[in-house]
Amino acid sequence: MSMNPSGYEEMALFLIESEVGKREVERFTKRRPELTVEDGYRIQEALIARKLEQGYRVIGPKMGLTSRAKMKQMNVEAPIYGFIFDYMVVEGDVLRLDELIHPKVEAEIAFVLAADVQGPGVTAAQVLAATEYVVPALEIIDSRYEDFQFALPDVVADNASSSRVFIGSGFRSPVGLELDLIGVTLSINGEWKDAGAGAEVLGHPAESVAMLANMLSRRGQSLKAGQVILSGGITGAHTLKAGDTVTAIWDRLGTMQFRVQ
Ligand code: 0L1
Ligand code: MG
Repeated sequence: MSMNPSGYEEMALFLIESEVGKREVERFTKRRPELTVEDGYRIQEALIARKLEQGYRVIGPKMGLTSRAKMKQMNVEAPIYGFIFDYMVVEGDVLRLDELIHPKVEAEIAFVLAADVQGPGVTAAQVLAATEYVVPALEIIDSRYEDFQFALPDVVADNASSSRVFIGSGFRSPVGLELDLIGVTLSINGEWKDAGAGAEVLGHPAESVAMLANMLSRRGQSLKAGQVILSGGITGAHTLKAGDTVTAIWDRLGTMQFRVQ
């Protein structure tokens, strides 16, 4: 479909209003099934531009839909990306439910690069060579769409459901760490919910970051030194409710915990 730029802008504003007003909205593809993934990225770009105009800062891009299970569920063959902003990083150990719509948590490994990485043709080995630190993270995704239901163009437009993130304190050099074998368990209120290893993320989290660099290059963008880059969910995404305590125990990367209130 070919839409004029003000159409993308209008849809981006609709999503921003949903986020700010904490009100779920009807997914675009319900009324406009002709929307493409390309349209989704054009809407996302308008949304990012508007947030930058509002004074927010991107802390880094993220990969989404990186696990085979999620790709199968969405009937897609490729992951998607979005951007994490400064206001999304939670300081402390409390997630405020009154700021969100219907959040879910997933465990991820984040990368901090020492040097810019520019695609195309980036490999996982190049990503690892450019990585200063890896750090565990708990991403909070919060689709702006009713019942967390969407098609691929919708979720791309919605900045890949980006909402909040807890960044752990276990910053480690990736040298000597087999990131594909690093495991994590996720519990809520002491009850085991999920577990996985880095290999859940496209075989190796660095593969995911390499793919991200290559996807961004198609739109003239690159990964930047110092950004915090979320490589994709190792665990599934789990719904949160008030009073929950979430605990992630990582192999070699420490323990993370937060409360929902
Ligand atoms: O970070 C993610 O994997 C989320 C991607 C969007 C799909 C979803 O909201 O489940
Ligand atoms: Mg994620």
